[in-house]
Amino acid sequence: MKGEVTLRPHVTEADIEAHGVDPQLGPGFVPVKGEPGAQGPRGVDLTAVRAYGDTLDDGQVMLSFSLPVPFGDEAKEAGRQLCRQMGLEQPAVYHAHDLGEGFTYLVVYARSPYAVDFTKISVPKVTSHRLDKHAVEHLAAEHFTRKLRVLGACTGDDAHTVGIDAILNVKGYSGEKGLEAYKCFEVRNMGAQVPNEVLLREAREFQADAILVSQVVTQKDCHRTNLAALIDLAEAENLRSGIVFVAGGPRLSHTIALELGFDAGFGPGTLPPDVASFLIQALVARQTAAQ
Ligand code: B12
Repeated sequence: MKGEVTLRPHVTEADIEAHGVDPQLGPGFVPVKGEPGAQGPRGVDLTAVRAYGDTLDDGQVMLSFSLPVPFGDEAKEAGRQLCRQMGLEQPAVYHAHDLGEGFTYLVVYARSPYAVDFTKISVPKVTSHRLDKHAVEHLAAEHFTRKLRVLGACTGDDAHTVGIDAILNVKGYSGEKGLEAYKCFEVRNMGAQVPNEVLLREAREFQADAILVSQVVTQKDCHRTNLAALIDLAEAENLRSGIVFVAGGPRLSHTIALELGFDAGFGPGTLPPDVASFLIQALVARQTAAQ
């Protein structure tokens, strides 16, 4: 176990003996005690965290990108120069590939001199408690005498329905049944490429309690544009305040969803109970606030 990672000089073998090995952090790492954030490998200054490759604080990063220039030594040099302009030091091209038609793909290793203060980082998170299906049903039965109507769609030009289906369809995802399997929800899944106007028309007709939107394609930030436009339209049609709006997709997060005017956002690896838990707690909170 000893010697598997490079430790800071002031972390001694005696420290490791004294603190033991933290199974969460892996062999050779010991927990940080009494330092801001109180997490991370011992010896890391959490106020100045740097990328690392071989040894802590070496600043090593790897990035890949394509250039619209023909494959060759000039393309590699162009890649190195771009990296220096990005503030990266000692750029080394580890891989270059001819993409054809005058394009080149590069993988570059370089050193970044920058650090972040991890102790000052705060990221908004969905605050609902994770409940299992039984607990969601129980909470719904305590507060509502009707089914809660959930409308889902993959909107705009986006045809990637696997994500929204994973959350909504009975079959569900990764062993967890989707919202259709919950007695407390009535689910309508409109499928792919639904225009915002059509989604809101359906929401009105369905008297939706919640709208779930999936956005997978992010080219030219179309997901942001499309999601923001939905909220604008909902506000213009006086539908925003009465409906819980949730966005999801592989490049979405709670932070981005809040920025775009949604109530919550879910990213990669989301399971149906995560969403069911949020929905039931949000709807109970709204009901309580209205009483
Ligand atoms: C399958 C697939 C397709 C299928 C889609 C079939 C279908 N019915 O969905 C087809 C072949 C049609 C397709 C087409 C295209 N695709 Co495609 N596709 C994929 C692929 C391989 C898998 C996507 C997937 O199913 N993931 C599995 C699901 C379960 O994961 P997920 O979507 O992330 O969903 C989870 C979470 O994000 C979250 N979630 C998702 N939505 C929601 C919604 C809510 C409300 C909530 C709460 C949670 C939630 O929960 C889910 C479960 O955890 C990805 C690459 C990849 N490996 O991811 C490319 C990918 C998404 N496709 C891509 C592209 C570019 C395209 C095309 C433009 C290609 C082309 N030039 O024609 C077209 C676009 C068509 C269109 N108009 O949208 C790019 C997108 C790049 C980008 N960032 O914009 C990707 C990333 C491939 C790549 N590396 O370039 N594609």
